Amino acid sequence: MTEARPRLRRTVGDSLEDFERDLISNLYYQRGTTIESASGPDGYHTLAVTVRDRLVDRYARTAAAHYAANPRFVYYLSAEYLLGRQLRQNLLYTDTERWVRPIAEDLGVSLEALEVYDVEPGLGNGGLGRLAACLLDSMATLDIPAVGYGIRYEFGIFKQTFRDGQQVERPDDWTFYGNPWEFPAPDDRQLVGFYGTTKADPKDPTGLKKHWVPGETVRGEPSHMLVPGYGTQTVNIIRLWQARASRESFDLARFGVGQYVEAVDDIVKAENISKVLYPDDSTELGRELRLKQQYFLVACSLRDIIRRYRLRNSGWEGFADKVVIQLNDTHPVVAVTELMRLLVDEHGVGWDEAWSITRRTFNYTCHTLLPEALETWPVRLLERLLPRHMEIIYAINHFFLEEVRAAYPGDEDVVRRMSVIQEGDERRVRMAHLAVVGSTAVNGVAELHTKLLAETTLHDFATLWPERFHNVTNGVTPRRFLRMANPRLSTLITESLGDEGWLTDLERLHGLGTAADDPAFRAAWRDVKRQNKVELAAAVERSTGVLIDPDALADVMIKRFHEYKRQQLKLLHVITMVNRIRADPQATYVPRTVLFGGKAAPGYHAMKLLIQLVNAVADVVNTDPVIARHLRVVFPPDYNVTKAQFVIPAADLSEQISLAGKEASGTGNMKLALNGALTIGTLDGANIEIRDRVGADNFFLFGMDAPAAAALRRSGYSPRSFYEADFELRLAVDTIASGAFAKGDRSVFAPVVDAMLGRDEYMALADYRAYVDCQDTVAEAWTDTERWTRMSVLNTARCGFFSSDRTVREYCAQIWKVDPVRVSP
Ligand code: B1H
Repeated sequence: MTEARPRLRRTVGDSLEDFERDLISNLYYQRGTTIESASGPDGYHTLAVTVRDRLVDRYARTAAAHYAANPRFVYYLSAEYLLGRQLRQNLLYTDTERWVRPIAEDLGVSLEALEVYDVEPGLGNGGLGRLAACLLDSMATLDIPAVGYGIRYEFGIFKQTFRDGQQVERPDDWTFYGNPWEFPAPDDRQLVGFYGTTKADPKDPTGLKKHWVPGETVRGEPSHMLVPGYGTQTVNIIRLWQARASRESFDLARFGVGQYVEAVDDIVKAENISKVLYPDDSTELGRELRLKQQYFLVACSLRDIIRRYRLRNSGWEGFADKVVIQLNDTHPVVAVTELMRLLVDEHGVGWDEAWSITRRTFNYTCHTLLPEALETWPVRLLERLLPRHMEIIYAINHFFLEEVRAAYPGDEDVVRRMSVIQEGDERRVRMAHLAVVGSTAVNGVAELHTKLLAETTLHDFATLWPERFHNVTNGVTPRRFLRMANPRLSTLITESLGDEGWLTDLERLHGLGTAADDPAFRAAWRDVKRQNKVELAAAVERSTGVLIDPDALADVMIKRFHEYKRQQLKLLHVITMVNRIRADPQATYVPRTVLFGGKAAPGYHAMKLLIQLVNAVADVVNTDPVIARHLRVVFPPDYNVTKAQFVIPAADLSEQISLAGKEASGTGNMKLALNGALTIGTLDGANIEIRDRVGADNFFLFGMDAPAAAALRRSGYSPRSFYEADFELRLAVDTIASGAFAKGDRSVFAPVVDAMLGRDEYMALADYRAYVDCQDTVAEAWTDTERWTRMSVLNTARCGFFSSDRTVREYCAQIWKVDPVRVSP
């Protein structure tokens, strides 16, 4: 296939000398400056592009190999990506860190000092966005031909700061210094329509083909970020779309009569589409601009996918053999209707054939069970914003309900339940239903989640189409979350196992199982953890001013603030510890540092108040000389991927305490266990699978399981009865109510108390006793250092399953049916 291969010229060399020469040349010609006068950002950018250049070569060869092989491609559609910092990753993946260190040293700068300018692209909220990044990392590592599609938000997830303990959000201007990691691809821009009207096609007897005349058009401009595989030549890309006004948007007539601001109205409106990421995690908020974002992503990406398909293929019969699209939750689900529209209206494919192609192309991953997270959009909004798509939804639903009626003759109740349209005062489109109807495979993200999906949320669909339902348990990339985040532990693991093969075959960690019984190995293991904690302590002191003891048990709860995750339960435990110390200051206590990290959605008032309470409790604890001797509470602001990489390696105890049946999977639980933290957790999400693997003896289990929680709710849950029956619980709640954390003002945190005693939606009070008792078991276990270390080693040794490489292999085998394409050096 040499004739299909673009003319490639390797321009970067493979030696230290080449690297050094390129650095100096890039500084001079790219930044227009010299070593003597270079600033920090100059240094960072120069290093970044020099490392990047080493990936471009691989990317060009990957593109050529893909072109030659014309393989089936995975297209991952996601509204969110949390990629984390890029520099360290790309140094590791190009194996150039060993050169950079001495060069930097020579120049009197440190890599750490330059890294300050490595701003992570915060294009996501939490686990869902980070999962997208981990899966893409693993796809590249496994040589899977794949492209990720997303939105290039100008402002990512807000930066969290605290003022008087309250969360204050600041804009995340992540491209302020420029982003050296992306390549604009202006030639592949796309036009996207909104609003307008539809016209029947007079030549179409079925009435299913129409013509849409949009009332507004916007340009989508792509750029891409490189996604290198580890230990392979493959470099895939994530293509990110940014909205730009189409050229006609500048209103010259208005400008000519002096209405300078009004003249750019349409430009502003168009560019608002990709302006900012919606900071809502696991809650639905139906805003028109959000739907516009979703359609913008989908319309640009599908046209790009078709363009790519047509580079090597013609006709539509083969489309679904070459293209598999994974929908990351319901956010990109309008894609089902957009592909139908493109095929039927624009390419003249008959409805039935178009539907068969569409259904074979899409698959859908569901990430939640929370009813409030299940996206629905008002029919009226869709009719206005995407009139043609609404018609297509009606048609899809019509044919689908015929199928339902044929399967359940006379059962109009099942028809109502399954319909894509939810009837009521305001008719709405159920995006999850549309996703299931339009997909070949539907998957949940952990075993329990998949089971509950099939039993509850999507029960009718799982009954009608059992073959569509799959489980693919989430995973995390061991490169970023073990090798990069925890270099010390990685070195120890490599020494013990003999080589670095575990980095791409994580089940090899099992080999550490025997080392767990070796006292010298355990001492080395403890030493690594301690050094990580010393480093974390320094970082925490810098960001919070609070000193923490590296020898204290590091108890961490890092995740978005949400009632179902139950930070309030953790807080009740902290307050209980405070009350115990106050009651008996002379007793011995296991010293603990409780570290919180996480953001609350700006409109989620209950959780913002809880953040304020965490900070208020931290203040009281850390400034009380008696309490602070045994306990510290810290809450470094602005938890993100970068901070996760600092905190996770230093953690001893991982808090995974959601109400059973609510956390779809969790992925922080996996990262922490992999780094040797022991989990205290409920039987929820992937906790169950972690416990199955590490062993019940190496996991602190407490609380109701999902059936017990459901039963308690059915029987009429009364938080007050738990409050009244448990002295320590009552005291903890009363301590909050007393105003002890608000300088005596009882009103400040009254809503927290009311929520607990009123509805306690996620039954924290019901699990309180089991949780606190389990924490006593944890403290007891901590005092047996050797046993604790052994448990810690076994957690790491047995968590190999949670590599996202395994997750991707499962997607490939069960859902994608794609084969790797090797890229030669
Ligand atoms: C998860 C979301 C989510 N589930 C709506 N759902 C969003 C929903 O902006 N929105 O509107 C954003 C995010 N995120 C998480 O996905 C689950 O809660 C975790 O349990 C899971 O581990 C993660 C990855 O599957």
